[in-house]
Amino acid sequence: MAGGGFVLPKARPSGPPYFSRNQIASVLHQVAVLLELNGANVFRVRSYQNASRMLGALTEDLGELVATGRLFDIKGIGKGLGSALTQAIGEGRWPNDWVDLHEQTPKGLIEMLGIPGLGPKRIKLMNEELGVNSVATLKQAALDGLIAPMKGFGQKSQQRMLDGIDLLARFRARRRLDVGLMYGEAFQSKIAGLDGVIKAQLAGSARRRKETIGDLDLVVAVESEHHEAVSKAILGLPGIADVKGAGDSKISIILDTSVFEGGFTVGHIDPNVLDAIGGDDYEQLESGGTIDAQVRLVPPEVFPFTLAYFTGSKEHNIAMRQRAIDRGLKLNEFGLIPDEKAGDLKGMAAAQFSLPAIDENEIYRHLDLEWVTPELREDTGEILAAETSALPSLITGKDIRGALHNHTTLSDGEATLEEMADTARKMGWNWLGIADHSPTLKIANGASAEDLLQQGATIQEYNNAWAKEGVDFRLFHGVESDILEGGKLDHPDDVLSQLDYTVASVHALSKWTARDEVQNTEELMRCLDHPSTTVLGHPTGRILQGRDGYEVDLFAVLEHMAEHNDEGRLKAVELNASPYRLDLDWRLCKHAKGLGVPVIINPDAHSIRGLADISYGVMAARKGWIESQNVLNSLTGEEMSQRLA
Ligand code: DGT
Ligand code: CA
Ligand code: CA
Ligand code: ZN
Repeated sequence: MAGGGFVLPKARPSGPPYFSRNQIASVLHQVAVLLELNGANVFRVRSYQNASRMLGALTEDLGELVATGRLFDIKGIGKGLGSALTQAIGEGRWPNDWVDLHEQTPKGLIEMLGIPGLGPKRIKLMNEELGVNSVATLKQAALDGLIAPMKGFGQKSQQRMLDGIDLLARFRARRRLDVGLMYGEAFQSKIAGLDGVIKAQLAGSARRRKETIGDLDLVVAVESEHHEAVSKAILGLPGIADVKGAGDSKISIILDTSVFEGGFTVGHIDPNVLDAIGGDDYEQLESGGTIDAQVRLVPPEVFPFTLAYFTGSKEHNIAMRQRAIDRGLKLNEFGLIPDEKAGDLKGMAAAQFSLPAIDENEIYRHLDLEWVTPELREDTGEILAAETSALPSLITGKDIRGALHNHTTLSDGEATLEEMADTARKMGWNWLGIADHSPTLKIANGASAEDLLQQGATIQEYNNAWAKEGVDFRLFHGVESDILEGGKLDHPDDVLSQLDYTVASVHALSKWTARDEVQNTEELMRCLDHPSTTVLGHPTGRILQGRDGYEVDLFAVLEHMAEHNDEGRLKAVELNASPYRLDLDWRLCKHAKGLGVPVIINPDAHSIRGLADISYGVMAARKGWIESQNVLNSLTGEEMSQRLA
């Protein structure tokens, strides 16, 4: 896992149980990995792995299993492991040998585990044979060509290691937006519930809805006389795996999954979306690992300034500060202070002379600006727009009436056509597009032409029935076609022409990463020239925190698409809403908008729950300056039907 990585969580004060099921499962996994790094017996390693998996999937209450001693009855939990867990859960103390493993395993070896595709076994081997003991020494060994000759490694795996090191350096310690928001909102609501807290709010990149989050920044309004008590109370909250630094006004910590204990509501997903997918037990989704958080306590009159400062971005702050300077003012996290009053005073001492602001809105107003929504605070033109009443009226979840790229059990989806349609209706959508995978994509159970057309007939029946009943809901029938050699689509033209639309996307990524930008760009353009291609799906193929996309000149591709649209042929670019992708990147959305290329925000849902990902797509679209009229999602069923005709 990324983030703080290999730490043993602290026991929560309110135990027993002193640790949650998730914590126990991830510690067991960690111990297995550390054992393997230390060359432990393979059966021992496996017993920890199995126990981790078993307890992770357990539905019964772990605390109760320990209290009643039934833990020992579980197959695979031997006497040793059972006693260790009983001690941890019942007394809040980790076994000494686990603590030793965590403390004594060289940090460099643990660091190497972060390299994608590199596991403990190979690390151990390279450590023994080459003395490699850190990412840096591994890199040198690979550059010197020492890895390739080792038995079972070879040239290819040497290169993969170098690529992996490169990825690690760039991705280190960041987490995806959805994960960051889950942790951030859970912790925010815990802090907000403490005595003496007037307000607690998430700031930083999470508030700006960046696609990945480095660390969480929280700003808390507390009267000065309560700072010490609130600071103490925060440190006593569940979810804190480690404290890096703590004072009365600034706390630096590492959060882990126990922050989700006691449940929480997911504020960042539209409530109707959440209801439709059946509730908010989201913490089950991706709750491994840790994330760093910084909490600042300030008196309420300073809160808006601190919130604005720690929301950033740094670039936005710098531009704002310059604007203040131009007006004889000093802007910082404590206030907006007239030069002549501040003198040599600094920090909170100078803040008493600040112009007043009851909210962020007033700070912007002091600087002759409209309030800028956090997503736009990247210094990419928002300040000029705020000065000239030219800020975009950004899309919201309420503008969404449907989406085109979704899967069913016909290919690799978990939900049936009926279940998907039903959920979309409950979400308040007017239409839903179904685009299952095409035959070439065997791992995704790509559907044959025959099955595809059969699905179309079923969809037609439903549409007829709804029309007859006067239900304002319809399905559109498409396919997600792989883009094959030469930019070809994966079905014959006479099949494609029977569909409402085609989402063309790249899946065989290795072929595309092996080619250069010019070739890839040409192939995409050729595919877009096919009369059936309606949507360019996840345009770069990137997986956030996982892999880069293939090289492609998306500016050129978008311009090519603009020409088609100008001539009346609909070519829309997907903003894949999966938080793993968020592809088209928000930085390019503004460009698509400027060119008049329609954007379609697609959840690429493979389940009912997957439809909720639309929320992340809306966040990314907002960050990319997208308004409701720039997307196809805001069209009514009738309008959509005409656009696809
Ligand atoms: P992250 O954590 O890497 O995802 O990104 P941020 O934007 O959350 O950055 P972070 O946590 O380092 O700092 C939070 C905000 O604090 C940042 O967006 C702007 C503000 N800030 C931090 N350092 C500076 C600085 O040196 N100058 C200015 N003007 N602002 C800063
Ligand atoms: Ca941050
Ligand atoms: Ca920070
Ligand atoms: Zn898909």
